[in-house]
Amino acid sequence: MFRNIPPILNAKQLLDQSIRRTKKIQIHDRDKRYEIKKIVIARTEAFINDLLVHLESYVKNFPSLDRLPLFYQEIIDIKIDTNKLKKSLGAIDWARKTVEMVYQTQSSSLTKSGNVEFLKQKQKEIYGRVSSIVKQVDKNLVFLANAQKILRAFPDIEDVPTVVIAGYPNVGKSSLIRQLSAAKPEVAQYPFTTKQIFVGHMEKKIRYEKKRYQIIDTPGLLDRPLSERNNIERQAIAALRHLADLVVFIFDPSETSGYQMTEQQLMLVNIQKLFNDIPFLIVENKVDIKDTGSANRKISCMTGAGIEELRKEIFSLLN
Ligand SMILES: Nc1nc2c(ncn2[C@@H]2O[C@H](COP(=O)(O)OP(=O)(O)O)[C@@H](O)[C@H]2O)c(=O)[nH]1
Ligand SMILES: [Mg+2]
Repeated sequence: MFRNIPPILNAKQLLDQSIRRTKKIQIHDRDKRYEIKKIVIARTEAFINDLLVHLESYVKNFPSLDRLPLFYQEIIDIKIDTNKLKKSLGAIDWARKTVEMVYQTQSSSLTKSGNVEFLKQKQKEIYGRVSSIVKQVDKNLVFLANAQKILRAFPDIEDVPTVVIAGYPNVGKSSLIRQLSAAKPEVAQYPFTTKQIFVGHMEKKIRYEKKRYQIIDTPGLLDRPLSERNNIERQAIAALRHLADLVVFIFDPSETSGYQMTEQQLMLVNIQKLFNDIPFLIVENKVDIKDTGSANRKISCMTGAGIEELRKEIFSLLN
């Protein structure tokens, strides 16, 4: 969703590029003096326009922060600093308006004069003033370019109903995501630390409309006791909370995962506290090895037992 932000240049790159483009402009007139005047005016105008178009596109094409899903707002705040980002966007918008104003007040003296020396002097003056305005926001342009680089690496998580999977390692989270997904789950680098995010998509046809759901596995985040998590990971979990419409917690009663049921139950209690406003669906996996006879839903990602029933229950809980 952040892939189509145009590349953001720093002040020098932007000014150089705009000047280079104006050099191509040629106009011919039998009256040499008139020709020079026309060229000076056309090049100055092109220079300003090119700058204005770019400065405007940087601000306009940047995703509107307040309208992004809360998940992204939160991770942007951690990774980039929302306040600084807003200030940079504001500064660049200021530069655009100021460049425009300077040109508006100066351009009439270009059109009025017939004196070649005066024209060239005036053009230099405009270039100088405009360049210094753009250079004033250089650090903001650099900040924005860096923010853009970070945003581009964000996982592409859709704004559709979302299931988050939790449970100890080796209980079958990855296996379940594969069972439930229409295609192979996509892997993206989690923007914090080195963690990855796995996103699988499910589709359901309701009359003629296809509805999309996504299922997310975050190894390293919702598969370890809370006490082992650092600050960034806690923030990452807070961001995940915005995303989750349902948590599927997986138990492995066979304990072949290496974790005893008492440990697994403790983790469930802790994660329920963390996601206290979100419904939970508790599932026991590996029923092919061990069936506890409890009231929880039972599945086997190995044999496929219970998977379709689980899928139906997920869809109904998400609607
Ligand atoms: N017998 C059995 N093994 C399973 C089942 N589901 C997963 N496994 C195995 O358990 C191991 C861990 O599964 P995985 O999906 O990677 O767990 P994750 O760490 O929670 O993502 C793998 O060797 C799987 O083949 C199941 O329903 N029955
Ligand atoms: Mg896994």
